[in-house]
This record gives sequence, C-alpha cells and structure tokens, in this order.
Amino acid sequence: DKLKEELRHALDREEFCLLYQPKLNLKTGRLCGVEALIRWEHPERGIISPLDFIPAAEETGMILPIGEWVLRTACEQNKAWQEKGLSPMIMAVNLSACQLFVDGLAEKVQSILDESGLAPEYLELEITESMTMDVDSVLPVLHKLKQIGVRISMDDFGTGFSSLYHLKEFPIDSIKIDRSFVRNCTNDSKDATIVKTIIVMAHQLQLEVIAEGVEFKDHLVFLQQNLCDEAQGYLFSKPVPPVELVNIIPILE
Ligand code: G
Ligand code: G
Ligand code: MN
Ligand code: NA
Repeated sequence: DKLKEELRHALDREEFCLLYQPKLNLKTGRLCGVEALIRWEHPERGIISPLDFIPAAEETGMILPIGEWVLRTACEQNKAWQEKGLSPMIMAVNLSACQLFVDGLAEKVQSILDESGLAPEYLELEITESMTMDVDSVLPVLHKLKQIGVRISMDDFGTGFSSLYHLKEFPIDSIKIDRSFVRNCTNDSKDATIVKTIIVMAHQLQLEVIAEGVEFKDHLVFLQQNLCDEAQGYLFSKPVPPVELVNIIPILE
C-alpha cells in the first residue's frame, strides 16, 4: 500500500529522526544514559510514531536499512556528545526481531562502532522477550554481540513469554521493568509486589534493573526505596531532540 511505498523513499529523503529519552541513575540522581526512539517526519501526515510504521517496515524488509541508520545515527550522536565533553552516557537502541535473525548483525554493529569511534560499552541493544523465542538461533547472535563488548537489555520485561528462562540462559546485562507494572506500583499491591520482586531477582542474578514509564514522584520514591538502579519516564523528560537533551542535563542533575 501507499505507506509501504513511501517508507521505501523515507530514508533517502532523510525523513527519519531520532529523539532521545534520558535514563537516570537513582543512586546518584544523575543522567546515565538515553534511549534512542525513532520518528518519521512525513511530509503530509506529520510525525508518525514507530508503532504505526515499524510493522510495515518489518513486512517490507525496510527495517534492515532503517535499523542500520538508527544504530549509526545513535552511535555518532553519542560519540559527538562525548567529544563535546559531556560525561559519557550509555546509548540504548531498540532492535527489531528481523535485525536479530538476519546474518551479520554483530559484524554490522562492529563496523558502525569502528566508523563512529564509539567504545562498545557505551552502546546498549534493547531486545524483547517475544524476539527471543527461537533460542537456538538468537543465543549465538547475543554471544557474538557480547564478545564485541556492547550491552544487552531485556525491554518490556514481564509482558512476554518464558522470561525467567531468558534471564537464566541469555547473556544480558539489564532488564527494563515494563511500564504497565510501574504505572500502578504505588496503588496496586500486586503491581507493587511484582516490581519489588523483579528488582530483588535481577540483583540476585547480577543484572541491573531499570523502571520505564516513571511518571510521578511517588513512583520514584517507591523505586528508590526498593533499590531500583535506574529510571526512565515523563517525570524526568519525554523523548527530546539532541539539542534539547544538552539543555535539560543541568536540570536533571
Ligand atoms: O517512542 P515510542 O516513542 O512511541 O515508541 C513506540 C515503540 O516503538 C516502542 O515499542 C519502541 O521500542 C519502538 N521503537 C522506537 N524506536 C525504535 C527503533 O529505532 N527501532 C525499533 N525496532 N523500534 C523502535
Ligand atoms: O517499548 P519501549 O519501552 O522501547 O518504548 C518506549 C515507549 O515508552 C516510547 O513510546 C516512549 O515514548 C514511551 N514512554 C516513555 N516514557 C513514558 C512514560 O513516562 N509514560 C508513558 N506512558 N510512556 C512513556
Ligand atoms: Mn525500549
Ligand atoms: Na518497553
């Protein structure tokens, strides 16, 4: 259809951009990283959310060049911030299942790191539980990525399948507690228990844990009391363009 056709030209026409949403370290209260989130600035329809074009990009295969553009742009941006003298941050990039299943992801990541000059420990790849169902094909890719030295994070944790198995078998560094649990952690005792238990379990497995969708001060207090490592959400900042991120760092710190 029309959207798919336009998607083919969107990269050449430079219609994609990345916004960056801050992640705060809850011990220091300082900015420790950002998550890159793609937007499509469509000439007629305005800004299109990834929810509305990533599925079409996956069906057409366009997700591969788009995903590569995202990785390259995010790594270059992070390197540029470091060269500007900002304290080094970890750049998180969302991967699509198609990227994990196609040959050569690790080689691609390595060449993007080489070309951008970004050290691997400042790149984190976010995967989801639903992408990792096919353990036999995903596990070798994740091990290759770990050999390069990038970080791997399990996004939307708790909403997929067989998550505990993944925690045990996969070489991941951190988990992101899905915002559906965070949203009610201060007024629903079941959500409170789930969030607390995920934090304790993550720590016992030597994983870092981040809460996403933190919108209110009482969420933050709850997460700090329960020793969550990091938080991300509208309470601190919505996703912003790169110039704005530099302006909000002093406010966050
Ligand atoms: O940015 P929100 O800002 O609306 O993102 C909506 C969804 O799109 C989230 O599930 C997010 O993980 C996903 N998403 C955002 N940016 C990217 C991207 O660069 N690649 C992929 N594959 N998914 C993305
Ligand atoms: O699926 P993933 O976690 O990658 O997607 C992140 C999504 O969450 C993006 O759409 C982003 O814009 C959105 N988001 C970020 N912070 C908040 C928040 O505090 N509340 C809500 N409702 N959404 C958020
Ligand atoms: Mn994510
Ligand atoms: Na998520």
